[in-house]
Amino acid sequence: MAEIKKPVAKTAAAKDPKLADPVASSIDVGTQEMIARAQKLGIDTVFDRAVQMKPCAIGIQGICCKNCAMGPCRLPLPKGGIEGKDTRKGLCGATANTIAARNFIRMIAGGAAAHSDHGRGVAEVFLSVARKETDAYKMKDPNKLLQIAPFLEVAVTVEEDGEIKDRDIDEIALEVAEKAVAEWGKPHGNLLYAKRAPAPLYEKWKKYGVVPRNIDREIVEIMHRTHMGVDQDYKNLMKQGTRAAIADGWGGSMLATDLQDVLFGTPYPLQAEANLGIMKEDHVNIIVHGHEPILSEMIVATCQKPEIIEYAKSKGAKGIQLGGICCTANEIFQRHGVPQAGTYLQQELAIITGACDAMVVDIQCIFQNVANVAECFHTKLITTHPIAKMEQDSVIHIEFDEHHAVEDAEKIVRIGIDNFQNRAADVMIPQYKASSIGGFSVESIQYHLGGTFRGTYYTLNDNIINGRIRGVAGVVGCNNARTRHNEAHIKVVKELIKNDVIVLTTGCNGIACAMEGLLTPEAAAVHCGPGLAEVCETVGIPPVLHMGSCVDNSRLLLAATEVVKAGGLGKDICDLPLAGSAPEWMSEKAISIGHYFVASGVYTVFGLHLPTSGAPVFHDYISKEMEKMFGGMWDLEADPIKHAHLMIAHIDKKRKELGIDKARERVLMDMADRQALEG
Ligand code: SF4
Ligand code: MSK
Repeated sequence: MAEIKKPVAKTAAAKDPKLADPVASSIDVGTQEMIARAQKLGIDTVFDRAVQMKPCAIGIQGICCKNCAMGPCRLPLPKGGIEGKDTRKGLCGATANTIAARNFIRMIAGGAAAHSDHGRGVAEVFLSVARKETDAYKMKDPNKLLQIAPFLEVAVTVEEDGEIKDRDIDEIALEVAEKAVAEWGKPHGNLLYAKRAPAPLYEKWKKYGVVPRNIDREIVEIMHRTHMGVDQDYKNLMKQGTRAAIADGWGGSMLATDLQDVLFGTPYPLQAEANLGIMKEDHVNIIVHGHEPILSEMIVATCQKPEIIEYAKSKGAKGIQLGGICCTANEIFQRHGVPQAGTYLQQELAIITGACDAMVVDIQCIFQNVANVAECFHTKLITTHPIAKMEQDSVIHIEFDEHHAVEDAEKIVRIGIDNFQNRAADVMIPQYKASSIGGFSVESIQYHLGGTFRGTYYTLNDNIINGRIRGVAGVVGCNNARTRHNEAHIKVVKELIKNDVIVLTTGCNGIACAMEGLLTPEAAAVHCGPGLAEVCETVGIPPVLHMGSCVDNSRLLLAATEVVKAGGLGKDICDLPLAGSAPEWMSEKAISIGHYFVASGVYTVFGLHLPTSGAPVFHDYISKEMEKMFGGMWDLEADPIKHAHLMIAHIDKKRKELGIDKARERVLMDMADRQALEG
């Protein structure tokens, strides 16, 4: 595990107000070193740009409307707040509530579209595989196929001659693929996966009219309703926002996760390392960045081929070092133990090392500026997706297609290998990395924390009921250059585990935790309260369970559903001692995730700010009123320690409602009782 050393000395930033202070920009020493190196080389990074450009004070509050050419209409809150009636309005008369709600649900539409289009891409590849149009991919987890088939109303058995027989697996795969693809645009019925939610939650969705019809329709309807002069009631706008967010979490994202698991394998715990220090000076370094494992799976397989490794050696390298950034990192970490090179805010820095021979990107969270940084080095930047190109001439575009996936992947990897010889002598890889264990799918948690027959979440529930585990937190989401890189992520997570709250993580929070060494069983003894430490030590798991990428937040929904099913903690997700958090969020996807957590009954706290502060009535609606409807609510707290304690207070409130608060007091206050329980 990397030892945190004294931060690097301040650089040019100390003298130049246009440059970021590396130490103030990140808690990670390797990141600080790379920011300083970039500044020394005269290359700007997101950290410097965040110093140079301040956010718009009105936009940040969610009360700027540019939905028609009579605007933009800006509705700042009067100094001293609103007294009496809120008379603010745009040229058309749109109120602050209408504008904030329209902006908010357009963010949901953006996020849901990104996740769901990713899911559609996977479903289409899955269909090609099921039709046997490509042999580049195989279905690695047929058991998962059988497990998800009934949720898509696909029978796994058939009655023949009065006997129940297993159906042909290829037939099931084809039907699952066709049903899955149809979920995006079917003309009738409702989203099939919505019924995977606990029955009381599904009933609430029915009662409030938010059961999604199909995934695309809910997103399109947001764009229609938020067009100038359509829906002008913030409650009705949020109704559609809720329906689209559910279509993301329980639809597009969940289908992406499930179909990826069938194709590429359901994750089980694997060990790796994380941070820029995973790059190797004497190896060809290929960094994959983005989201869809369709591409990265093939790159992983290609880099393992003996003839490709030999080819790298023929060019003078000792081998190939593959590393991931953002959710691609999470995907290949959880299924192959490929190391994570860094989070969202480290994408430019991987190139600043001078050791990145190729950066291969697909979709989402990719800075256009990586092309400019790559131009300052020998790095080849390769875009691969037809919907995600860059205007810079230096960028190579190789369109990746499942029908010739093997050839495309090999072509891409060979570009990286050929480029190894073009490296300049001045390579600087920060020597910081930490060990980590990831791959905690719903199924593998069931195995580790299951009952005697490993069929349920019984042991987890039992430990929550007896108080060793105080509750469960889902801590997820991005980095944001408006706040110190990884600081809030790590402070929130450490405060939670210190207070016996087990953390489920995805996205860039998962990478931040990996970099900090929190994804190891050993972290339990160092950072956890006594109850959680005891459980982690007994079962041999980390206190922070890495559950994957952004679309894998759907695993958190299903894990919560499994906890409900295992019994003893209420009948619905909103009854559980559970809270959600995104301490450093930045993307529209985070808003969609946040809202499907809320609509699924989860108390959800965001860091930084929310684009609702300029419309207090609307903000109250998505917090207090939503809680009355779905049992979950939005909250905001920028201070990471207070943020964690809001979550803990909610967990304690739920423990009290469940009547298990006393159990925890006994457990923590009476050591003899605990020893007796152990016996
Ligand atoms: Fe202004 Fe209304 Fe046009 Fe929005 S829709 S820009 S509030 S006139
Ligand atoms: S990659 S959406 S920065 S978590 Fe999924 Fe990280 Fe946020 Fe992108």
